[in-house]
Amino acid sequence: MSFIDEITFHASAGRGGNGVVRWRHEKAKEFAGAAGGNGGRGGSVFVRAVRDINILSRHKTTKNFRAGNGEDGMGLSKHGKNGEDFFIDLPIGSIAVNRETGRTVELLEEGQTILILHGGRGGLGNEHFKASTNVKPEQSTNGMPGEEADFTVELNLIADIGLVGLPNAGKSSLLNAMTGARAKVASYAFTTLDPNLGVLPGGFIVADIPGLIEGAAEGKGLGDKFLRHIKRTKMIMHLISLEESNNISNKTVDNSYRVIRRELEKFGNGLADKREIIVLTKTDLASPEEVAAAEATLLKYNKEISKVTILDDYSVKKLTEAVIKKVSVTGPTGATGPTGVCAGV
Ligand SMILES: Nc1nc2c(ncn2[C@@H]2O[C@H](COP(=O)(O)OP(=O)(O)OP(=O)(O)O)[C@@H](O)[C@H]2O)c(=O)[nH]1
Ligand SMILES: [Mg+2]
Repeated sequence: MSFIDEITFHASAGRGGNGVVRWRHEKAKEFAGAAGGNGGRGGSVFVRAVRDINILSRHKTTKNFRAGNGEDGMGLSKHGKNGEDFFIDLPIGSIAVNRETGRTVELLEEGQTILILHGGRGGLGNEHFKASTNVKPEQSTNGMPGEEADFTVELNLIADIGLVGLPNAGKSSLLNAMTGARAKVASYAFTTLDPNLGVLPGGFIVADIPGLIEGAAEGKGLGDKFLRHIKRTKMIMHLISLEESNNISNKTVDNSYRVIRRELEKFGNGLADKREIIVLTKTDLASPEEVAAAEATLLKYNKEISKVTILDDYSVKKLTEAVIKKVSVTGPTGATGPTGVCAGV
């Protein structure tokens, strides 16, 4: 399925039901009093945020979303039933624009629900017009039409987890292993030129960005502009490869770690303060002693340290579960979205 990040559609709120003219019938008295009920309110249309980035593809073929009409009033002073509201599910990060009014709404958190079209008011039955000066009211009013409009929805994806590390650290490989994405992987530096995305069970989005090197903030390598795609993530996975020849800018694990941390700090935007898991990658290329030594070196940073190799499904599964657990307990994603994330899913 191709990834869709923009759709247009028409939506209409429901029409209000009509009020009616009815009379109470009593023994020996035909028109004992006004008893016409009011019409029900037309259903309104809402947008609702869900954790599913593919849902726009499913809406693609629907051109018209419609809430229910209110029912007409009835005799015996009964009001008509309200029309059913309609909820359009959109991915978190969607921006919906009403093309008639220009009103723009943005969905930032799972479950957030915003009214976009008001249902029409129900009409009034003759009972409503009863007064001492009007004991036999003949009047009733019709329900009002609901609002309707064309909408455009654009998706500004909000990734939950960002992968950072030196070039060749194994970021794209791990994204693929954890999420089934198909990001390009190769044994040279700067394989990834645009961000790739993957989705974990539960709908959490992982963003893999190009590798960083020392001086990225000053434009070295591919620079650090890609970091903006992960500035709203809840957490960062910081990948450090244990493949010795992989250390492009520094020889030691400690330096690899600090190079990236410095770039995160220089970029600002709170990236350096985010929750971080250190992930030692390619553990199959190091001896158990080397893995243990690398871990011991990094303990001083007081971060959770995981070890993984994409050649061992169990290590990937364990890491995936730990990440989902961690990201599930983190608070909602922040207020303004990254722009222009390219989707590799
Ligand atoms: N042996 C082994 N090789 C791995 C592992 N993970 C990744 N690789 C290899 O490491 C190389 C780099 O992997 P990528 O996933 O492209 O690395 P990256 O961090 O995305 O690289 P850039 O996009 O250039 O920053 C590829 O040749 C992968 O096959 C692993 O766990 N074990
Ligand atoms: Mg890559």
